[in-house]
Amino acid sequence: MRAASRGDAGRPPSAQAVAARVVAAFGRNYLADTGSGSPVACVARGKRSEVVCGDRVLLLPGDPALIDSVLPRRNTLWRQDAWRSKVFAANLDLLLVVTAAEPAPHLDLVGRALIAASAEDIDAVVVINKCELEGTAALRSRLQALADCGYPLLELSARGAPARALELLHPWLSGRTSMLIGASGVGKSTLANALIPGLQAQTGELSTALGSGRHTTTSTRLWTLPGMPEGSSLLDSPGFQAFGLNQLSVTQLQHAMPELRRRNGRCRFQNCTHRQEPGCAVRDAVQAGEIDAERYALYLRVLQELLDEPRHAG
Ligand SMILES: Nc1nc2c(ncn2[C@@H]2O[C@H](COP(=O)(O)OP(=O)(O)OP(=O)(O)O)[C@@H](O)[C@H]2O)c(=O)[nH]1
Ligand SMILES: [Mg+2]
Ligand SMILES: [Zn+2]
Repeated sequence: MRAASRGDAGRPPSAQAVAARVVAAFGRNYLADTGSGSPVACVARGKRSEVVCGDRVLLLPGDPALIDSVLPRRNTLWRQDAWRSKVFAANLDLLLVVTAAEPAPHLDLVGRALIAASAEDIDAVVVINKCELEGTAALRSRLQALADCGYPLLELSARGAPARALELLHPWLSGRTSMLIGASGVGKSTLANALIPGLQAQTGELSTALGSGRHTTTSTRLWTLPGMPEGSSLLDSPGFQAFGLNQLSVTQLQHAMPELRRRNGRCRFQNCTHRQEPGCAVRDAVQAGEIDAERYALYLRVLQELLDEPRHAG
């Protein structure tokens, strides 16, 4: 497998070690795909587990098998707030940030997921699911600022037109490891089911009383996409309600937002935080309507959070 031939684990693998990719994580218990049939159960060394879905690992045989080492990650999708940090997955090529007119969309979360992807050089698109719903036109116009930044907006209906959804997403998913992320109830698992015949991932009816989604998916899972080139896989993940970005430095944050990155170096002060400083090209652009006011407000919120709670070591 690709992971074994990379030879970058720092030391030669022991003779019986087998390369595998982690496809599910439950506490310290994992499932890993060795490329030969069904995934094998395995456990990690040590108490504090650092293994996540998408990790490439070397396994020592056993029942359960032992994760001998985790190969260096290409990237890590993670979040960090004042209380904790959480790694969603590793080694991703594409993030599909899913949203829908119902339940009421949280564009703040969409924007934050896009920042996290960009900070790790993960390609990202925005998926507007449930496109047959009346509220879709309004949602589309609220998301226009993201399209203006260069993020593709893909509209589909996972439940209403699954074949069309597959056709639309095929070129994006082909040959890549892609991850579905978004608030609970937007239809990530429904979409995974549409893309992977026979999957039958659990999906949840919206709890209409609250008008909010119900958390149906409880852990991240990586599935191989059938009928696509080798290496095409899809991760489904549980809905999230918060997305701290305190792991970023101010510079990383500014680089992870395309409309700010584009204006890098144009402010009077080199270390401008784009708040109160005179001669700020970003504030000028906001005032001129060239940068979306909502996006600028998101920048200010994230900036304030990471200045209040700078990243912890490790
Ligand atoms: N109208 C409409 N409903 C949809 C569509 N896709 C999914 N749904 C419904 O939305 C609800 C939530 O779908 P899920 O796929 O469970 O959502 P999820 O994003 O996986 O939610 P979590 O696992 O909680 O994060 C279910 O009732 C689905 O039937 C769609 O295209 N149109
Ligand atoms: Mg789900
Ligand atoms: Zn500035």
